[in-house]
Amino acid sequence: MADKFYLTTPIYYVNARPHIGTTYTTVVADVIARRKRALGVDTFFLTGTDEHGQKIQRSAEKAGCSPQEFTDGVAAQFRALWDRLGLTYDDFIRTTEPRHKRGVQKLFALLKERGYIYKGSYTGQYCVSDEAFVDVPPGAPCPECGRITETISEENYFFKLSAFERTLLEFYDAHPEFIRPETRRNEVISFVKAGLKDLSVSRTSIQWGIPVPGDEKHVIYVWMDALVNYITAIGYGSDDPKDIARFEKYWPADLHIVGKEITRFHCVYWPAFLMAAGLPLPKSVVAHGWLLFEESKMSKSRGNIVRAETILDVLGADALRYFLLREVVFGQDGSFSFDALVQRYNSDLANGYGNLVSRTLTMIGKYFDGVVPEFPTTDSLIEQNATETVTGFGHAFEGYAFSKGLEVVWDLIANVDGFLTAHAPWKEPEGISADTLRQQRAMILYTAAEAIRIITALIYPVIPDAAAKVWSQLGLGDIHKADLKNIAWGGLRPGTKLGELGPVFPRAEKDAISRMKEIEEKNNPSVPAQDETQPVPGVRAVPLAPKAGTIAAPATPTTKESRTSRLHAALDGLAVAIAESTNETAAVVAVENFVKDNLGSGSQAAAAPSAPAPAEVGDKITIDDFAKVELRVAQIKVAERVPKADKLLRLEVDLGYEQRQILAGIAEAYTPEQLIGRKIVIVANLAPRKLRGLESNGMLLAASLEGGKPVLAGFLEDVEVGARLK
Ligand code: ME8
Repeated sequence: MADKFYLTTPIYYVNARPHIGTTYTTVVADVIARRKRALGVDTFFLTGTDEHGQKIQRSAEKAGCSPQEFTDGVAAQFRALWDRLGLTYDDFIRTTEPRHKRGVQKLFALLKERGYIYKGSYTGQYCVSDEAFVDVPPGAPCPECGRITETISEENYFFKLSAFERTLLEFYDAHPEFIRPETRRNEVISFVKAGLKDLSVSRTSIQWGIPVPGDEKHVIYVWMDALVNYITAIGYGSDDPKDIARFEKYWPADLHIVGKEITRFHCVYWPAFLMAAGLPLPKSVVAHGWLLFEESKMSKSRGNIVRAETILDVLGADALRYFLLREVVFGQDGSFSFDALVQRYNSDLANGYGNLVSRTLTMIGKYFDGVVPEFPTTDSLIEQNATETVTGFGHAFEGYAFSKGLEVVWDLIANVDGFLTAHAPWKEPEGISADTLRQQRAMILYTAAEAIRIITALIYPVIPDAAAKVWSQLGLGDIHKADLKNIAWGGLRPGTKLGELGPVFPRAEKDAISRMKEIEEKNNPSVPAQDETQPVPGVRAVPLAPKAGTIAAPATPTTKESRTSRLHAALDGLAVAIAESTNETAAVVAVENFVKDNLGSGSQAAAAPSAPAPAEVGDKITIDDFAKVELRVAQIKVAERVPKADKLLRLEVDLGYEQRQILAGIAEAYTPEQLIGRKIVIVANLAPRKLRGLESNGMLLAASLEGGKPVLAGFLEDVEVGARLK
């Protein structure tokens, strides 16, 4: 086993407070870090905040404070939440810290010295939301997020990304484990194969960033600045021998955990920067899916966030941690709902693990005065099951299959529970001697308690607070100090005096769901907090335009039915514009524009009856409105029926640059066989939705005939897959 493990989360933008989407990545990292440490691996877990760039500069301006004041406030909120969640990060890096600035400047100077950074002039389209240059004509929307791009004409420094095309492809080929899962790896490879252009890595039109060494009117491109955090945090750029030693010990990183939308930055730009600097490359980048809420990606810009604090207040940190790891299949998108959370809590934690612990330890208290009994033998099936669980759980976790790993443990919990019920140690069968009864009870209760010890050691990284309680109830002391490497069967010593017993997971109160919803509503009132207006400690908040979700909220009592439906129609258009945003805040400006264009500015205007009505179905739209919808040619590669859904087909379509899944209600018009190979038109930038538990990424176009079956849109001439319809 490797003697060190360095893992990182993305550093989060500070233009809004954390939510359970950002919490998800950080909790997963914490679980991995805790498990590695439990296995005796020297682990370094890094997280932090990304504090420079145009977006943050604008957010601070809107909040009426300096960027530094603004970022200080939000970074403190992130840390406070991570601390409340008990996350065991070893360092929290902020890109505004001197240690980071020093390292970024050092790397920039090195790349320049090595001939990989040169000065050139550039005119191009910049997407502020994504903080990225994009290859579109002036005035066109960003292909990633649909936001209108800004024309930037500047003298810039460029990084010779084009020089790394072949080297990167060779690297991916030689290191299949570098990008996981496979779908992300394929996307990255296609992106690089399509050709890499040199990357502009400085800006002169903004000030909020790290100055280019020796040419201070330029600031370093925010993504170059941000990615370098992974090395500056562990000492890169410092002359202090302790920092140098730490860097040498931990670099290269073993694992960068990221959300799927930022894979390109981590798998193309970052390795290219490192190659140019002559530094080793990280061992792996693992991209997870999105946490969806109300069917779309939970994000501050969409206004559909749930705050972790709400769940902590009502059910505690372990409930949230367990839910995120168990309910979401790592790598895929997963939905969050309060109902599902409470259901998992009650069935798996309260009735499952908590109940098993309580009944077993209470009986040891009753029949053996709270002392683990001497046992003549243990149940061989449970013993075997426990041993297999240790292996199964280990394999699952090594492969990031957290949900599977927990499922295996909960199978064991169910088996032990069934074993107790079947043997009913509380019964006193007639004709059995007191000695035999005691022996039988000892066997049953020792078996159950030993299984609980093993279960607890395994799930400690996921639910550390509960595991610590159970460990101490088992009389084993402080789990945080325990050696959890060796948990072979039989480790629980007879004679161990149990600790003080008490409930581990009391059943959730009946009103838990409504309480959480109420707290959320109170904190995200009908005007959900706009990113930039989040109350940041020490920062003056200014009123801003309301968010889209607010305006259309049917619950607003003063809102008339007709007006609500009109707004809904307009919001659907907006949803398309912000759909598939690859960046947390990618849609903020879209929302602002929507408010400006359709409703005037300010929340009063939004509610005022005199506000211009947003486009109704049948109204004319502008070319810019149309340009927001990304229509593309796709080819159907896989088509199959969805079980128990008469109308639905599951399609896998090829867009040239990526393959994706779409669910379409055309099963009554087409058989799967008729569709394979067919070229169709899809809306490529539609927010993902879940239908029958399956994610649909886009929508195909078909003529909808009254009383008839849908007819797919297609072409008479042959067209290239991926071509855009304009
Ligand atoms: O992209 N579901 O920061 P960011 C799952 N600063 N994960 C989510 C999520 C959701 N709904 N929402 C956010 C940036 N995340 C850059 C990163 S790294 C050098 C720079 C998580 O604040 C997920 O990990 O937009 C995603 O990649 C990250 O937050 C984006 O955070």
